[in-house]
Amino acid sequence: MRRVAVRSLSVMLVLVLVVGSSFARERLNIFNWSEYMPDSILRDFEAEYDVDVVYDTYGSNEEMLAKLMAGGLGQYDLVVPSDYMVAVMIEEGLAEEIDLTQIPNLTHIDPKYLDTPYDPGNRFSLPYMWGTTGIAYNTRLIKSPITSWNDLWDPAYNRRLLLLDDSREVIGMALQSLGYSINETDSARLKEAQRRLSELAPRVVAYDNGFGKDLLVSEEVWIAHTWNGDAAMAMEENSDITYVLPKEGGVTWQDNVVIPKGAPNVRSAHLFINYLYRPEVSAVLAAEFPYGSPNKDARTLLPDEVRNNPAAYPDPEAIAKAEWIEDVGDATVTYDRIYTEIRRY
Ligand code: N2P
Repeated sequence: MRRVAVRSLSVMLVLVLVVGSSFARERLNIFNWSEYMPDSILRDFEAEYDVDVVYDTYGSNEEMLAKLMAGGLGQYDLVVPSDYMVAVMIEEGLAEEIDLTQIPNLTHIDPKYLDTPYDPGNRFSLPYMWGTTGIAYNTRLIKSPITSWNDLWDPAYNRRLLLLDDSREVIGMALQSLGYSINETDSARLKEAQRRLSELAPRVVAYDNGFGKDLLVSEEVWIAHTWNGDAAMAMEENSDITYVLPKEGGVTWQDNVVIPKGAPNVRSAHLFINYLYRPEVSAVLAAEFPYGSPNKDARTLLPDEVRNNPAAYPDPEAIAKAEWIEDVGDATVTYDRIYTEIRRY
C-alpha cells in the first residue's frame, strides 16, 4: 500500500516535471503601435531566448491606455507610449520600475534621449524611437510648395487629403494652424479648433495611422498630415513625395518602452529591451521603419538612403520650432469629446 503510494507519487512527480517544463517556456506580450516592429526581430528573439512572443498593436496612445485600463494590466509586458503618455502612466501608477542593471546595452543609447523631462533617471521608461509630425505631399501633383498647416485647408485638395487618427495630433494640428499651442486648454480656443476641423472633415479621405503611406505612394492621396517615418517610407517608393515641418512648428516626439504594472513576464521584458538595444537589432528596426533611432551605434549600420533621408534624420534646426505634446490634465476629456465629434462629421 505504501509502496503503491510512493510509486504513484513518483509518477506524479515525473508528470509534473514533464508537463511543467513544456509550460515553462516564457512568454512576452508586446503591445506596440502598428507599423513599428519588423517581424524578424520578434522571431529572432524567440529563437535565441526560447521565449514565445505574443504581439498586438494599437493606433494611438489613447487607444493603448484605454486597453490597459480595460483588462490589459496583468496581460501586457511591454507597451510603447509617447513622452506625454509616459507621464500619464507614471502619475497613474501604471508603470513598473525598470531595472537598468539588466540592460547593459544601454551604453549604445545616445544620452540625448535618456533622462527625459517626463521620466528623470529613466525609472520607468527607455527610448524606442523618436520623430516628428508634419506634412507629406506629392510635388508633381502639388506645384506650389507646402509650408503651413493652413495649406491642408486648400479646397484644391478636396478628397485628396489624409489626416492621422489621433486626437492630440489632429486637434494639435488645428490649434497650431490658428497660432495656438498644441497643448492649449482654453475652451474657447479648443472650440475654434473644432470648428476649423469641421470645415476640413468633408475633404478628408481617411484618418489613418498606418497604411496612409500606401495611399500617398499610389497617388490617391496628394497630401497627408503624417508621422515622418511613414513619409520616409512613402518617399522610398515614390520619389515625387517630400516631407516638411509646417512653419507653425509641427510636433516632435519620443516613443518609449514601458513595462506596465502587473506585467506577468518582467524578466522577458528586460531581456527584450536589452536585445533591442544591440546595435544590429536597433539598425534592423530603424531601417525597416525609418524613424529616428536613439541607438548611436546603430546609425552607422543603417543603409545610406535611410541615414541621409532628411525626413528620418532632420537637421536639428528644422525641428527647433516643433512642439512636444504634453499631458493636458483635465482638458483631456474635452479633447476626447471634440475628437469623437469630429470623427462623426
Ligand atoms: C508608427 C507609429 C509612430 C508613432 N506607425 C508616433 N508616435
